[in-house]
Amino acid sequence: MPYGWDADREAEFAPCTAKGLLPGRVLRVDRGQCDVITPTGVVRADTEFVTPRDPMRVVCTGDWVAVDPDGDPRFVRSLLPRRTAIVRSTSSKRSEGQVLATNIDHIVICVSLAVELDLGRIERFLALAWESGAQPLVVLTKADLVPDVTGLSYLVQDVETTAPGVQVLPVSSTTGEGIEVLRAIVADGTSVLLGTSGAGKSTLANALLGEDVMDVRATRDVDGKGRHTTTTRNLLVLPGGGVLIDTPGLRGVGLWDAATGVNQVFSEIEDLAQQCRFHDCAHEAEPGCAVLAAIEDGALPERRLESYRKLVRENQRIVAKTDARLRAEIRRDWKLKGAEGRAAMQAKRGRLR
Ligand SMILES: Nc1nc2c(ncn2[C@@H]2O[C@H](COP(=O)(O)OP(=O)(O)OP(=O)(O)O)[C@@H](O)[C@H]2O)c(=O)[nH]1
Ligand SMILES: [Mg+2]
Ligand SMILES: [Zn+2]
Repeated sequence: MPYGWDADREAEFAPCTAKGLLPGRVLRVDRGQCDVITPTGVVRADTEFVTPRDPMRVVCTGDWVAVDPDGDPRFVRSLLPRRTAIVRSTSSKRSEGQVLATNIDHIVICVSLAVELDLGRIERFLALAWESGAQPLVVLTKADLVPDVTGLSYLVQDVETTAPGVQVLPVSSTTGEGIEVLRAIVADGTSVLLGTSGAGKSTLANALLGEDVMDVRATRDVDGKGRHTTTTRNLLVLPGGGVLIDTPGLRGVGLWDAATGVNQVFSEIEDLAQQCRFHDCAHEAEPGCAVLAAIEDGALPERRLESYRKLVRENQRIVAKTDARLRAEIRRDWKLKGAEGRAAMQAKRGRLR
């Protein structure tokens, strides 16, 4: 299957094979049902299974699942472990996590150049992306609307300073600029397009597909608060290899237990903090503070520090509101990075001994 099935999946699925179930990847979910691509074709199945009331266990686009081929009604019988998961907090007061997409390798954050850059929003998307375990990349869409090359390079630089460790690529679905570079990146593994409504995600999906599969409509208002053209998350196979998920525009990107992601977005501040005189420096007025010194000499924009503080505080509030047991469970299941980190630590300790 061109969907990313591999030997590890095969092993994970073995108990399900024994039960006569079919493996498949979820192409889309709507109204409690999902389309699952299996070796025998697309199967429609009910999503409710195991613990249907747990929002984190709800079947999501990108999931690998087991379906019963002959069931009536057919339903998803098992969910294979998620290697990565993009989780945001819902706007509800209870602050639950909502899984946007799973088993993703590249997160393509789409930012429209038709409107003024909102660096704070990019940082939010990046925190969410890093936390998922996948590699983010920022695509600046509609580059054809920035006529002046110098102007464009400044915009790219602005985003680059906001996104350490992240590739920033201007693209245009109209002129084709940057599309080949992006196609090469997404040819490997599963990629998801994330961004606000009207950012040009579906237009980009069509450009990468080489045909008009996703609906595109002119946006009525520029800030994305209007109607959404894409309403479900759709998994598509790219002709040049790779799997792409187009998603509906996100209005808000509330963080959900994303401390690691936040630290990664602001890695240059974390690096500077290592050089502060005091171990527990709050970078407020302490003597020998390397972060404040960097702001003083212009190396670090003050906006970055403020944004960092804001996201750290917001994340702490969310964490305080959510169920610790649930978070621990998710850590155990999905936080691959954590597991790898622990393995590296153990290896290090082994070496020291
Ligand atoms: N000039 C220009 N316009 C573009 C480009 N890409 C997309 N657009 C326009 O932007 C509008 C929105 O594009 P969509 O692809 O529907 O945006 P989307 O991000 O999928 O929006 P939602 O599905 O609502 O989340 C459409 O009018 C597109 O024609 C581009 O590269 N250049
Ligand atoms: Mg769309
Ligand atoms: Zn400091």
